[in-house]
Amino acid sequence: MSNKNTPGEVAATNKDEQLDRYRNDPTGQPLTTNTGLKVNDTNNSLKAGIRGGTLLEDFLLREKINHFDHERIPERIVHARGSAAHGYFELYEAIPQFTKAGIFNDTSRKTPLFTRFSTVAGSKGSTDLARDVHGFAVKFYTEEGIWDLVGNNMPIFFIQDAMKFPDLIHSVKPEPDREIPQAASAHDTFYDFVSLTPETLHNHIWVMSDRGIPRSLRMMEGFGIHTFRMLNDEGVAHFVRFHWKPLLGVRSVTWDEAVKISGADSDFHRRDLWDAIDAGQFPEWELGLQIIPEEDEHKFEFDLLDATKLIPEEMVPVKIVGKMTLNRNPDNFFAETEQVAFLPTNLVPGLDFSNDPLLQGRLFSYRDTQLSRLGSVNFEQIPINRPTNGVHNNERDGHMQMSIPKGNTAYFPNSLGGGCPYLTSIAEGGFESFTERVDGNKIRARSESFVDYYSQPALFYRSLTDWEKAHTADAYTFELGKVNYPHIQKRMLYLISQIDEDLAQTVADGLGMEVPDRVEGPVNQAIGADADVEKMQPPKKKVYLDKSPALSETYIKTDTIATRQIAVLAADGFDGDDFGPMKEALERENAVVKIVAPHGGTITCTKGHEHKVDAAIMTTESVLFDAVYVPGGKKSIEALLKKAKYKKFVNEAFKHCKAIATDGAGEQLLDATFVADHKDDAAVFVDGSPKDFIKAIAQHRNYDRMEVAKMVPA
Ligand code: HDD
Repeated sequence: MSNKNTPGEVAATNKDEQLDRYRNDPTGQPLTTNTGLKVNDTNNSLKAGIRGGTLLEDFLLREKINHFDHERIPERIVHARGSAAHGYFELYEAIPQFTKAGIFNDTSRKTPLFTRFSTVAGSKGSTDLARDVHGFAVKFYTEEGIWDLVGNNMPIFFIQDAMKFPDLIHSVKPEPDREIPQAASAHDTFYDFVSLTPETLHNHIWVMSDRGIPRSLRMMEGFGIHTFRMLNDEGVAHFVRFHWKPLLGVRSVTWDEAVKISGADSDFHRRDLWDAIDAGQFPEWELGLQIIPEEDEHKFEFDLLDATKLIPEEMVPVKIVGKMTLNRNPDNFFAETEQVAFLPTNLVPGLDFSNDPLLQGRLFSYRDTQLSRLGSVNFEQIPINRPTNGVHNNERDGHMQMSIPKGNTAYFPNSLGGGCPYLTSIAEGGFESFTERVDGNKIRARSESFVDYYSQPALFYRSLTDWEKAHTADAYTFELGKVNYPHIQKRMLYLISQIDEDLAQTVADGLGMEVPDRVEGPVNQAIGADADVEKMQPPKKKVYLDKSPALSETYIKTDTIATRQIAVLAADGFDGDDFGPMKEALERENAVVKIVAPHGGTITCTKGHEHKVDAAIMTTESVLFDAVYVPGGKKSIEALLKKAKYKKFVNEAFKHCKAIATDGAGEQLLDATFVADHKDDAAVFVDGSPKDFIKAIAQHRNYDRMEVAKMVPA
């Protein structure tokens, strides 16, 4: 790679190497002020007399407090709650026929990247387990500059035009009078908006499904959502949609768990991501592309420019082209995860936008928001935001300019500066916008090709398994049950009935209401006062595909139990002969085995070995684990039976359809719980083999137990 940069803007072939220039390690260093003055007392202010007033002269006090007073920046207006990690992208196969982008042409490259996951509605300190869309933003530091793919864990969005974004977000955020509720969509204003804006229904049903409450950030799909363009060397364009497929599969928790995890560990997802990477269990996603030739643009029953529509994989297959691995946690949350700035406008040659009106609005919003969040047009100089290739232009000065641009020309063209920085031709790698012929009136309106709001939510619902459908119906019932206005609930029931009548009936039963067969007033108020409201009413759903199996969580198959958390319920005197082989078998598969004992410190097994306790029972909860194992040992079981929380622990694991195994006397604990009458369950193992237990954990949950599980009083 060329390195024609001025000192201070030196190109880094490697993002880590570049970040290293900015790392500040205090190990073995004296405490200094920001001007490098060594400090001998940072505990006491300078006073007029030992018990006297503090002096204005005390610059040490003033620097310390002054910095502290300004330590916060505005949180992101959306996606404030997030966690991130460093990693890299590797290409499996070059695709020059579609794009000239270097990242898609050179299989020997390991492109560094930084990925941030987030929830949308909650504040920076809100719970990870809110039911929400999850952000999935990837910053690739490519050799040709930064490319940001700023997506979500769902393949569609709530609205079709960026003009509606502030309305959508204002409706879902805490209500402006009382600032309630935090990180929750289950409230009046959100459903007021959704019920008047049926284009939201598709994304909404995804959020109501288990996709809204992932088990782990490592177990979510990611989507670029919009149709983008790829351009090859000859300037030929293809439409493309981007997909991230997690190698750990797509897995979720149940709503009951989500609610309880929020109390037990509101950092559950953040901790999980950090711990997995820390343990060397690097999460991986394959990148897939749905590629559509330009000439096929109008071949579909929906508009490719409509971000509320997905392209079923059965209609356009997802071509897997590479893999992302996240292998390093950030050094500092604020410097990296908080200050990282994603912009959908960050593109590289070989990629371009489409006219999707949602995407077009985003192209303005992100740069704008960074200015209020990070405070200066120089935010791209913050280490995490710097490209790894050099930056040279005539954009000078501004708050916190970190470079020292040389020379007396800050304009183009110039001859005094030798014409530098110079322009690059397209042939040599200069950015090229796709040349598109555009005809038509300048018009503020919505295309009729966007007016189909029920077909795809219906396709999604039809494609779910029975347990996914049941969870989705429960979610609608819960959320609408929190709405205080019957007219809003009725409008929602009517709209849901247009997706699926049985679903609407189940939700109506839960609410104690009837499904209305019509709804008062136009429900499509997002189209403008002068629009022909009758003409723009959504038509009945169409069925162009019976089912899309790829829309179910069960689609990506995986048999790994790596990083799954297994609770071992044990006390002094537990059977070491049971525990040893089980622990070994689980750890061989890279599961995380944790002893949950009546107290902290250590416990001793029948073999006389001391074992470190990972969590005292009062400090943890069943919902934080994926499976439960109870080894035998008479004394141990007697101790467990004395603490009611162990019974609750097992009951909850059963309620949440998790795998449970016992050996020897461990069965007595089951006998004291709801599980006593359900020991024949396919994921309950009494004196079974570790192999079968492992298989059941890999299945994530035994949802065949769902109906029985509802009876558990936990
Ligand atoms: Fe957005 C942040 C994803 C539509 C305006 N958005 C943000 C983040 C993600 C998305 C993942 C967090 C990035 C990070 O981790 O820092 N947004 C999406 C997706 C959309 C979308 C997938 C539709 C397909 N967004 C969207 C629209 C607008 C915005 C239509 C405005 C017109 N989004 C923003 C923003 C944020 C943002 C206000 C807040 C913080 C930031 O940009 O950097 O500009």
